[in-house]
Amino acid sequence: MRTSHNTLLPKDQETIVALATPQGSGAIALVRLSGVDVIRVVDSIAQLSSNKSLASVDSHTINHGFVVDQQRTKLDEVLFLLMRAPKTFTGQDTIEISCHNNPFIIENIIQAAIAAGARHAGPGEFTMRGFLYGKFDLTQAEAINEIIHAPSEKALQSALAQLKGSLSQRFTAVETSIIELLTLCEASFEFLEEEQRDLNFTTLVHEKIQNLLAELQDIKKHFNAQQRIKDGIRIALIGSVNAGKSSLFNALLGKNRAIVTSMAGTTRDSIEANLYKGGYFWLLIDTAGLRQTGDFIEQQGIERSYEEALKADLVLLVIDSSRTMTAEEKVMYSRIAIDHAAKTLVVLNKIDLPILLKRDFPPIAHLQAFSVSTDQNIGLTELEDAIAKKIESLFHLQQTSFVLSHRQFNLMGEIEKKLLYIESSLTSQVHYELVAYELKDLLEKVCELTGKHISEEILDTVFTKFCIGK
Ligand SMILES: Nc1nc2c(ncn2[C@@H]2O[C@H](COP(=O)(O)OP(=O)(O)OP(=O)(O)O)[C@@H](O)[C@H]2O)c(=O)[nH]1
Ligand SMILES: [Mg+2]
Repeated sequence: MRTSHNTLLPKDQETIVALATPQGSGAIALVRLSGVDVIRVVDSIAQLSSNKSLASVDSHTINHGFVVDQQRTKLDEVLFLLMRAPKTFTGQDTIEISCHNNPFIIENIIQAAIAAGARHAGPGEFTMRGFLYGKFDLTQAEAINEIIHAPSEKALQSALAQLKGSLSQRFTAVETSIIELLTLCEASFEFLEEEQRDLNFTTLVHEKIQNLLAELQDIKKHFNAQQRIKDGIRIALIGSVNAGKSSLFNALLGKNRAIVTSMAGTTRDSIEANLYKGGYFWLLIDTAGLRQTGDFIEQQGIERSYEEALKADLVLLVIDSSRTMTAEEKVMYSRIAIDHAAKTLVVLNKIDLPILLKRDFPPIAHLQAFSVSTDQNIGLTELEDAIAKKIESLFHLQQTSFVLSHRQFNLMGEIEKKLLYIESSLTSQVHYELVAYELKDLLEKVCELTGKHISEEILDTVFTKFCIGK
């Protein structure tokens, strides 16, 4: 057994190997290797048809041949894609081996590479190297992970834009502003007259901090919208008992997920289901019908319905159009209509029956309404289109060209707190050294956003979210 050359190298230069394509059926699999010594490692398990060594072929060329083990037994007929640094994803020499997609072949190739001195790559280790070699910053590295795991087209668009560096640019702008503040602080301290400097300094710093806070707020306000785009836009079906909420829920889903009966109070607790429409995930929530009840369990369900309305991005207020409204219903509908006017669509259900409903009382009359029959499949396409339009109008403005991770979001919260603290310390007597000290500390936090100064611990938590082979 050969001793691993890896033991002589720093960890981030060792040759690492992993399957880069998903396991499962498919014609071709890709085994990826990277490291400063990768060409030598792979040459010892490669037999090119050209009889050349990989060390002697040009960069970014595809070379036909075989992977062989230490006894020179052929393991598979493959293509070697050789890419020399620095034009590689990791910033190091990289070789990708396209082999036949058979788990035994893949394992044999990986084992041969390990016997020749490589080691298994950890999660996200290829990407971590790209980051360490300055191929991209941390926000872009995180975007790569978002791209791989994007659950919907809209989430993918954001992640792709982020890869181009849109978020880094905004963080860099924040960083520049703080450096300006720091410069200002030090200049005030060293060059300006005492009376003059306190006044100018305080006004300027105050102004700059306000701008910075506004910028951070602006970046952060998209976080919730982005989470929704990723996790599903909450659409709550709310209304009186027996109005047909569960029927509509099933009709929109295209399957009988919720129980429908003619008994009022059938749905006791909220039910959720996902649906993919127009590039977004819709998270439909069927709720317990609203009514006064002495039944404790039903009452709990009703309270939950109001909570769902509050949490929802969109409320479908389902009303039975085949009967008149009771005084109690008027009160309940008004509550929904007033509290959630901007996000509520009224659905007048059961229009296959004679219409007895009068909808002329103010809060409801002002809302956009759609007449449907879930039983007879009337008006449902129009309703779906209206929901899609409403989502687009609620979310497209918030659609940004980046995705904030929880790590970044939390870090931004800390930065805001620190800014507010600095601002509060700008009293009549300014202690410049203290402000400068705080600003330097702040700068370090901002650099953590893009990963310019980041501890190994944080790096590890960021990259272990990746899959092996990335
Ligand atoms: N004629 C007619 N009946 C409908 C329509 N939609 C629902 N129904 C009937 O209305 C009754 C109640 O429907 P559900 O979907 O269970 O109503 P719900 O709002 O979920 O009721 P709860 O869960 O009790 O709050 C059932 O008997 C349905 O078949 C419709 O468009 N037309
Ligand atoms: Mg129901």
